[in-house]
Amino acid sequence: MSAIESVLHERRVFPPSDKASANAAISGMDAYKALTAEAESDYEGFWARIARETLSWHKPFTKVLDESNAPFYKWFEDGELNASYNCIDRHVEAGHGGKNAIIFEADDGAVTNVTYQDLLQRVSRLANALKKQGVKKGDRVVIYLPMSVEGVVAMQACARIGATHSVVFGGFSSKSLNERLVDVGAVALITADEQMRGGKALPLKSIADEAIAAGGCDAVKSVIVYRRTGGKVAWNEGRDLWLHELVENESDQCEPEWVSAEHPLFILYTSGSTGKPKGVQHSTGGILLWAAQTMKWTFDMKPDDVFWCTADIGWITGHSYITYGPTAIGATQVMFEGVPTYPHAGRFWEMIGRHKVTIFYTAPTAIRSLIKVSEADAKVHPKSFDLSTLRILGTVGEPINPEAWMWYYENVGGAKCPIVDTWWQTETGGHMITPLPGATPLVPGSCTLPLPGIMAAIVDETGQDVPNGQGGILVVKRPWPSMLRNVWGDPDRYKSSYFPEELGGKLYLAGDGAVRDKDTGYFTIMGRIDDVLNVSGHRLGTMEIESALVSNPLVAEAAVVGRPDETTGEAVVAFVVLKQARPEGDAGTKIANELRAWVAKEIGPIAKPKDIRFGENLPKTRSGKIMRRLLRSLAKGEEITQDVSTLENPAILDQLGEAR
Ligand code: 7RM
Repeated sequence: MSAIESVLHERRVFPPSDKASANAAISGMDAYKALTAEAESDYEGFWARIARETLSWHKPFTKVLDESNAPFYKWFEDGELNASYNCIDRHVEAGHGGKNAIIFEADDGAVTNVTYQDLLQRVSRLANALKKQGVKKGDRVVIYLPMSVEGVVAMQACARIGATHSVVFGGFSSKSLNERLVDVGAVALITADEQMRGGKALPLKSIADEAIAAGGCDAVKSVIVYRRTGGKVAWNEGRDLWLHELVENESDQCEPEWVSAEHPLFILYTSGSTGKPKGVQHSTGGILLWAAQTMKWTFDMKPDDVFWCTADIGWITGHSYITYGPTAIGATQVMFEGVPTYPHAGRFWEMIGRHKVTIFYTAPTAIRSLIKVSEADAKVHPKSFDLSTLRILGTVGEPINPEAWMWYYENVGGAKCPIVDTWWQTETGGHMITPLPGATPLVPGSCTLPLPGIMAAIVDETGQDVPNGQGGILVVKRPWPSMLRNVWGDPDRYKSSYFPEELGGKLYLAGDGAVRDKDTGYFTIMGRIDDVLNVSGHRLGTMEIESALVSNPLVAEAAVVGRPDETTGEAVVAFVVLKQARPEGDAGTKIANELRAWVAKEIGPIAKPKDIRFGENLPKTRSGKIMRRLLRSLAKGEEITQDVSTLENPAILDQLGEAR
């Protein structure tokens, strides 16, 4: 049975315990229904109320939603605020300056505590330094940093002066970094000498140098370098600046730049089904509101909780649930530099005990890989660690199969912690469909019900609602504050990708397939319906990988598909036609390895094909269309039952079926 089928057959239900409901922000299904009813009866009034209650406005908004230029929606546009003020100053002003904002644990285990007061000073100093470098409101700053307090400080410093940040994940290649620097028109780049992961130092500065040298980055006037390891770096006098030297003499006071709620807070690139990654543009008011509100609703975060989200700040989860969400509500969070398996595979569980984590948020891939190792080695099994402080668990990034859900529930949560399986996307800015820990009866593998105010639905290819029990296309029917505002520099792509005419032009198309349970209406996500793969919770476009492959001088043609994978959810399988004869044996293995390294260099190691198959051709129809459905079957090793009579060259199926 596939993972999806097993969710659809899942009958186990876990109602919230009395303890979980007792003080919860949303304390039961009645409270949930009251909020959804409020949103339905007065949509704008509902959002206005929570925006007033949750955020501190420098200038209150008078208008809630502006739909006059749909689908380019605007929320709270005449209201003014500052993200950094909301995440830091207001807590210090309320007397919480001494509270830990970040408990940072380095790769080697060194722990640093950063209070809200510290954060305020560090952010203000860097904000002043950025201004001195000529960075102005509306300018774009690219951040290419490891998991670090400096990463959060850099993002918040940009927000403080009204600069728009664009964080690039530290695992991306120089080519990917170059494309983003160029596309976003960055005026500054903040990076580090190296990053530490699993005991190894990996270069960042040299990749950044390469990225800039690749051209098109004339707008980048300064490269600010955080000294993480002290490793040797090349230095470009006049352009490169050490972060610590830059901030040394700066004032620790910096008046926040008050911006419209619609001012772009950040641009984050994500893979789509076609072409280059899209610069997903998010607004200040929307992100801040929803990141803060979902910390309260989804995670039921209270002042004494210790929150830990294991995502990287290079992904949307790190933006909304490390940099902005926890700080917006004045919470204490753990931040981790390293990897879950170093120095041993019990690192997560050990850290939960060490820092008394109460709310833990991670990805299904991490859970699945840790199941394997801990079932083989009792020393790293969660049961060997003190996890008694945990009260809520969460997952994000990909579907969680019921087996992994149950293991997480029993072994990590001790069968007492609700699991919030949060469905959302880079584009949605924050949680969309998720259980509420004090209200929703849980079903393993289902993300259950939409949050209040989120009008999620399932439709057919024409945009018509489908009945429960029938699969379809996941859409959102009304705009919501934290939705993306645009694709940077490409409004047509924004419209065609997310509000396609085929669905009537008004529905937000998520790109996932889903089905609702006949009885409960619970949503189950069935995965992407476009050419986007999800490998270990990372989004990759098949086209992106294909372009990377065909840019190799050996390659004539390439097609990439996904294959279900026990650990990573999906794995990348590439079908390749070389310009030379089809290689056999060791020669093939050698070229396959070369191509893997090539893809790592072009995009990043996360995009490396797990499996590469060589053929003299690809299966095509007589009109020349690649038959991807056939390739998906071949990738899975399934027997081909489809009709192949329309194929130009059926014999190549045997060649391509051979795993390498
Ligand atoms: C937050 C994030 C988005 C895609 C999305 C889905 C998949 C995310 C879940 C999920 C099933 C979940 N942003 N996805 N969460 N699938 N259950 N709880 O992951 O932009 O990088 O990816 O991830 O396919 O469209 S993302």
